[in-house]
Amino acid sequence: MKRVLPIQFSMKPRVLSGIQPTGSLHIGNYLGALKNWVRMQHDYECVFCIVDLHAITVYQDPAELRQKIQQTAAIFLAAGIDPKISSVVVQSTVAAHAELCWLLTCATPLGWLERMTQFKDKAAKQESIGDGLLQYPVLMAADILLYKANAVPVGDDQSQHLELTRDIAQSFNARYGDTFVMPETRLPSVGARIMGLDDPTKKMSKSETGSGHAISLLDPPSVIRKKVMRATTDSNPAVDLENMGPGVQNLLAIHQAFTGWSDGQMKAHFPGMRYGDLKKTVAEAVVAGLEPIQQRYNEIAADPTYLKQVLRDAADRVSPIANDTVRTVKQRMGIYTE
Ligand code: AQP
Repeated sequence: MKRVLPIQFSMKPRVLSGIQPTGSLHIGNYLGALKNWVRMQHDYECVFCIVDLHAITVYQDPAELRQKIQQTAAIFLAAGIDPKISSVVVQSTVAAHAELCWLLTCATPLGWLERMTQFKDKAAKQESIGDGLLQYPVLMAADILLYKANAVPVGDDQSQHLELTRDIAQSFNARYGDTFVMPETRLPSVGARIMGLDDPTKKMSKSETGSGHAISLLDPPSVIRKKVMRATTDSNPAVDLENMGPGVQNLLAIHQAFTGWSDGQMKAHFPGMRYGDLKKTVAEAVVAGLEPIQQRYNEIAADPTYLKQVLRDAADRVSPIANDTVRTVKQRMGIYTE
């Protein structure tokens, strides 16, 4: 079979980011991460991961997880990630991710991990938690540092983990000598934190189960319209930019992120608009934004051999870089590398 692309890594600055295959990707994942990735792939050498090792930090049904890994990879491509210029990698297929995670775990103070708000939030929701949940940000640091990524495009919820990555890299460099590049956090200007439609005080999340909470990237137009029409607003009848609740702010942010309208266009269009019309306008912007993604997704999903080849080629392409970093780290730490 014809290989998808054996591109060489160049001297461009590098980007690393990932999404967990823990459910259906939603518009928060798209606006906070994926959309930005698509734009950045032309200026950076990009590695985009389906982070299945992160996903298992909380229990996943094995059959469902297998299916979600493929679905997530197909969505990356459908959203516009071009496998000819970017590497789409399933994290577990490059063993160096787990190996570097262990090496960094041994160099990370426990107190740093116990302070992470995502750990505290997720731990509070589980009856019992595995050690992996605490190590989640160390694995994320390993993903990033493995490829010496210069920039990491994420939503706002991951900012604290990025700071921790820099702390880990800095303390490793101080103890063992210059090894890791300091990665920068890249947040989108609009859409860095999309909130749940049913409860705009909570971030939109894959693992929230309420049917009116998130808009999945694969929701049909009728479902999107229904979800937006039911979104929580506030007690005002119409948009007042000086006095609006988080639900209305969220709807406006979703509209602006999908349409790319400037602040000026938003200010000219929305004040005084009744909430029913606001919701219709937002729903149509989401439907129009997702339509081409859904079309491409259906084409990609119909050809699993192509997808498999894309993932295999990407793993082959990035493995030498990852293995090289692990070897250097082992040498610095005094681990046997002969
Ligand atoms: N609501 C959001 N708004 C903006 N960006 C978001 N991201 C997630 N939710 C929002 C960004 O999407 C990327 C991938 O996230 P992830 O799958 O690795 O984990 P997460 O941040 O924990 O996302 P979810 O959807 O909430 O998943 P679950 O429920 O499984 O924990 C990240 O860049 C994230 O910032």
